[in-house]
Amino acid sequence: MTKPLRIAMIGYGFMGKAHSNAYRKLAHFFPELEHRPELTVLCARNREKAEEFARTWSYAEVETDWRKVVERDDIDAIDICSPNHTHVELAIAAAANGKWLMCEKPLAMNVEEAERMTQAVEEAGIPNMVWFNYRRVPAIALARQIVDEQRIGRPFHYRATYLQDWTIAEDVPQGGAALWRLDVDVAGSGVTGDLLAHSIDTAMWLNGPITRVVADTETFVKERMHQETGKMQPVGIDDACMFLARFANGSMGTFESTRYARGRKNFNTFELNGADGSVHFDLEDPQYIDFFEHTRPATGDKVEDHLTGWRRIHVTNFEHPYMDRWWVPGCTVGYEHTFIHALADFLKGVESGTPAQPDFRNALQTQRVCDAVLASARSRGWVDTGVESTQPVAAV
Ligand code: SOE
Repeated sequence: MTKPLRIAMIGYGFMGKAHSNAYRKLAHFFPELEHRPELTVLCARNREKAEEFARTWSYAEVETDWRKVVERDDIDAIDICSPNHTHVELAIAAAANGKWLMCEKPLAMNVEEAERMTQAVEEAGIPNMVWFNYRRVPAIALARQIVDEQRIGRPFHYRATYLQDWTIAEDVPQGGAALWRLDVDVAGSGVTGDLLAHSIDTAMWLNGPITRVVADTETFVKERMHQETGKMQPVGIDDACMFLARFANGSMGTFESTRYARGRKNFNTFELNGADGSVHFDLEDPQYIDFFEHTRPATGDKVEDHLTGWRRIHVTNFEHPYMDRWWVPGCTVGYEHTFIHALADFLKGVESGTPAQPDFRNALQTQRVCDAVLASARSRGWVDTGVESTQPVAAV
């Protein structure tokens, strides 16, 4: 028996496309799921653009007022793909109307908003998730499996970078349409909320809670023309951010993110080093996970020899995470599949009664780290994150 899941999507940008594609593909590749997404309403302020998007993705209707959408009886779930400053009000209203919630990252502009959103979904008892899609890259999910299998041993170091280069030109305006990520009043922060939130989510998923941080940020271009006012205005976002972190498990972390790394388009990497092994991932080479295994001697004999080295695993076999859903071994999947996996895990969680992660409460922990990073950059000192160490970071 299948059930329709009638979706209203708020927003139609880059993420609107990625999510719409996931709704369209889900049933073909995860046919065992009971819920069948139906693209019922596309909601955005600009009717003309919304209609164009709705036609392309076959949404049944277009609406320009999100308040009407969250109150409709023929909608089961709201997908928030609109800019960050809209998340809080939308999510709280949708929860009050009993709608399921799927929200783009970062969950909110700050911890205070994220707490209110978490409280709203928990009080309403509705299924909720945040689209931290990189957990659903098969190679990253395999890294998690390697950690769970205790192949890393005692963790010592975690190292993450997330680099892009699309804001280097001084004449890139801020604000409006695709450029709201540069407007602090709309985005909340710069690379910290946009890129490091991904790195932090992956890091805490693989290596547990981050307890304290010390950070520095820079805004290289101090003024940009604002598209909505046509005037030069101060830039309030962090263009670059670096921070040191301590994890609850005793390991040390370094995180670096910028939109000023010429040549780096979406360079998202991490490495985890432990006593028994290491894993390394690079999103520009997303089919691979690199694994170094320091084999323990049974007899006290030598541990490493002339053939010891890093292993490059092509994550395309049926036994790799998610890969039994796709093609034959050796054939690859890409960025868009991570959203299909996230959606499938979310629905599987609802149907099995074991909610998938990250839900709002889990994403609130990432928000805590982001806020602590920004606070540390202001105060120039270590800041405790207040991340709940009981949070089940391990749950998939
Ligand atoms: C920023 O350029 C961005 O689009 C992020 O907002 C996304 O979350 C990331 O996946 C790709 O880069």
